[in-house]
Amino acid sequence: ATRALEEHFNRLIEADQRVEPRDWMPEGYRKTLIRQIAQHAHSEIIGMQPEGNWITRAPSLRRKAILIAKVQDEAGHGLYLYSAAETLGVSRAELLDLLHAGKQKYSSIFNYPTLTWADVGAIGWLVDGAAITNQVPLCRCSYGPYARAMVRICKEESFHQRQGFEILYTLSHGTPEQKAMAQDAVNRWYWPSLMMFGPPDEESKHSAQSMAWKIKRHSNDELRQKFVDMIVPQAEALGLTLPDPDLKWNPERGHYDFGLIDWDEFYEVLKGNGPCNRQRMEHRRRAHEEGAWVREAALAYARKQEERARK
Ligand code: FAQ
Repeated sequence: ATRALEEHFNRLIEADQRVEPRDWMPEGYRKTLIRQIAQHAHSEIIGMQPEGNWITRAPSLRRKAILIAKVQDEAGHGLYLYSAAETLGVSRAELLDLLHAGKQKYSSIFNYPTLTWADVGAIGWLVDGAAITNQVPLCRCSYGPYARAMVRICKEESFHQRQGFEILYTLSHGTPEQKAMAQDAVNRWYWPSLMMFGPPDEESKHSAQSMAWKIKRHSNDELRQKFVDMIVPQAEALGLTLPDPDLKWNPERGHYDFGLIDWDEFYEVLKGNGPCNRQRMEHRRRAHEEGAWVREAALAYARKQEERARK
């Protein structure tokens, strides 16, 4: 019987159709999706911290309102993604426990500090830009609930990228000090944003299988190249430079060549040794503990409603 189910699954994938929660799926497929979606959800939630750091110090009421909305969107994306993961038979509470125990990852990018207001611009432009490049193809992921969640998330990320670009544009056309602040932020966020796409293809242990299952549609290096090609002209429009002397248009390839990424730094951050890893995790655990009373109250309320309905 399993053979027939497996054949049905393989045919769905081959025909570019969607796998839905009640469909039979190989255990490896389920595990891979739980890993990737959980990591994605955790990234959104931990990703609220670097920018949240600037909400009280935004330079105007308008900037503050926009930043609050953006950080709230990230919370929404996290909840959306935990719900998508729950369709695979895990609970949000379990996934959060795994994150807090250091057994599941979140994106390396959120372990860098936000030193000035310009960092909020650089995160919007580069980090959300990289996120969109990675996530637009995920709208065609073979797992239905994840693919559908991505559609709305990508629309919101596009707005986030525009707001980051606009912050940097304003700074870069302001005083020389403001322009220098924008350049400094871009210098610090550029390389870590390239690392968001994951290790080079030859070191990416999950890519081949995830691409065969059509969870991933492009390799890490393909998406990284796409991102570089997109942001070079945008940097020119901003009047800012990218901190890579080897960045150069290659007419034969029809792409920009770029310099070597410091993969030692990437693996150190993954091991927990980035500039802010400890701070991010401590803050996350504390927020979870301080929210315990909300979860208890919600549970007590739900139980009461259930009892009343039964009477
Ligand atoms: N950071 O074999 P691969 C956002 C791990 S955007 C940390 O290539 P895979 C929006 C990987 O998990 C950021 N770990 O893995 C936002 C694996 O370890 P494992 C979130 C990384 O899965 C913007 C190992 O390395 N986006 O949050 C990273 O095939 C602004 C080997 O790697 C997503 O999660 C990394 N950068 O490809 C929010 C997108 N890269 O799990 C706030 C969905 C790799 O075996 C503010 N995810 N690793 O222990 C994906 O597309 C994929 O999972 C990749 C990695 C491409 C990230």
